[in-house]
Amino acid sequence: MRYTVIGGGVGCARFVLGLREHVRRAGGQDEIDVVVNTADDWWVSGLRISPDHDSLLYALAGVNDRDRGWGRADESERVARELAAWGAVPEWFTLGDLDLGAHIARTAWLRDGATVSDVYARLAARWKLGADLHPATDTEIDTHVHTTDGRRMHFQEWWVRHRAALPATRFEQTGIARATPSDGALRAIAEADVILLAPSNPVVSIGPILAVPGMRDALRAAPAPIVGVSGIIAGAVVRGMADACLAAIGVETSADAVARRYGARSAGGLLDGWLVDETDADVVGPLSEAGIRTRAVPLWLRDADSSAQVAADALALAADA
Ligand code: GDP
Ligand code: FO1
Ligand code: CA
Repeated sequence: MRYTVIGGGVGCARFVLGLREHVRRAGGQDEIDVVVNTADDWWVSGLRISPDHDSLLYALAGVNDRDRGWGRADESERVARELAAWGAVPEWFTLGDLDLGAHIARTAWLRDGATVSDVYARLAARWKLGADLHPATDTEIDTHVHTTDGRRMHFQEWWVRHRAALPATRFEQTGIARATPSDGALRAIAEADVILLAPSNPVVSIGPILAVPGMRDALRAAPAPIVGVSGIIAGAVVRGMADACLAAIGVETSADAVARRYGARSAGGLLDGWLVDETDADVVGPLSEAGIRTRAVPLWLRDADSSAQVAADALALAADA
């Protein structure tokens, strides 16, 4: 079987680790592809940073900082202090010494003409990830945030410097109109037996992927069932600030509202199935009536066992859908 996950950074990484564990326990014959959000990416001090990709890469390689969810374990920050002292990188953004290795390698390859897909392949070659990562698009589509006081800033400044506390009116992916899905993404979607929307931030992680022209059509045309996993449990995001993003676009922070935003595939949307946490069991009926086959199961991706179980539950729902 071939499973294709659509997702962003930390939440997607936790879910993919669970799916990989499920696959390993089932004998390891199944393949995993991940279509990764590139809209968090940022040029800083001449380096190309790719947070969602790197969160997935480091987590699957087992070298990630598990507490922060981004960057490398056993990190040091000698160069970061110099970069801050030179004013080359804002003091609110830390590039660890090990992390810089990836940014320097990626930037060098891009300067030599490599595509983002080429860069993904070269970085992945170092470790056995158990999954193939594909950028949603090879075109730069960095998210810029428009705030209610009229400012426009890169997503990283809004997310890291301002902790998403500046009320936003719009999330704009610059250049999106001329973007096309990457070949790897289209192949992973077309050839999948099951397509899974990770419990990622629906607005700034999944949203930019779906906004790539042709991506929604590719997903809706795919033979595979599409099952999403809610990143919201009992009306709250499990971590991070997706609620600030949802509020900005006028969507309630609930498992129900996010499912309806993705829409029922039978009604022109994307979802055949939707997994919610047991505490949200009350939305199962209404969403099922709206054409989205919904199940309530434990959705906390705490460790290998619980994450593998969430993956198994998503695949079981796909089999029913
Ligand atoms: P980011 O790009 O690094 O912010 O990561 P993602 O967008 O991929 O995922 C962030 C989302 O994952 C957050 O909105 C969380 O609600 C969700 N999330 C994180 N941990 C869990 C978990 O244990 N269970 C579920 N269901 N969602 C989670
Ligand atoms: N997040 C922070 O809160 N503070 C940082 O200094 C920071 C640095 C950083 C460097 C490289 C990288 O790949 C990610 C980094 N992040 C940092 C996380 C990142 O800003 C966000 O987690 C993602 O963009 C959200 O999807
Ligand atoms: Ca992200």
